[in-house]
Amino acid sequence: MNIKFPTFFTLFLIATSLQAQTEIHSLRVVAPIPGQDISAAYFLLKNDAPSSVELISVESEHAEAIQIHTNQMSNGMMRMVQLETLPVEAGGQVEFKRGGLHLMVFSPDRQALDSGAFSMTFHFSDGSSVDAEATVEQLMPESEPMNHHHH
Ligand SMILES: [Cu+2]
Repeated sequence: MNIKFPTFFTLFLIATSLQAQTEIHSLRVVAPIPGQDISAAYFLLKNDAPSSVELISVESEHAEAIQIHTNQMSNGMMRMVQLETLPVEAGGQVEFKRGGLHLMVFSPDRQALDSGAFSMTFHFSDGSSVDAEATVEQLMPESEPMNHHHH
């Protein structure tokens, strides 16, 4: 039996190296406040591959469209800017979080939000894609100050 083990181990290593090495962690989508039809999603993107990769699109059957956005300061005002792609260096990670990089989710499906089962697919420049299940965050309006007008 011992003699078979190295063979098995080699095959296992090859199979692993063929898999996508991009990971999505802590994906969460914020339920829109009442009267709004647009929302944001946040996550941690890790690239464990030995080369850089670009996030080129995100889609969901539960949303009309999803865009990659970032916030930029311009004339003392915070403005959202859409990014076509987002590069992640080899071995690097990028955090999408409140006040910075975020996914803009257009017309999220209420039923999916209420059921807590909101899935997304992330597409990368190397042709790989990653499916991820988002948790749904319900926002308390008073816990979210409108801090978009710093000076
Ligand atoms: Cu945005």
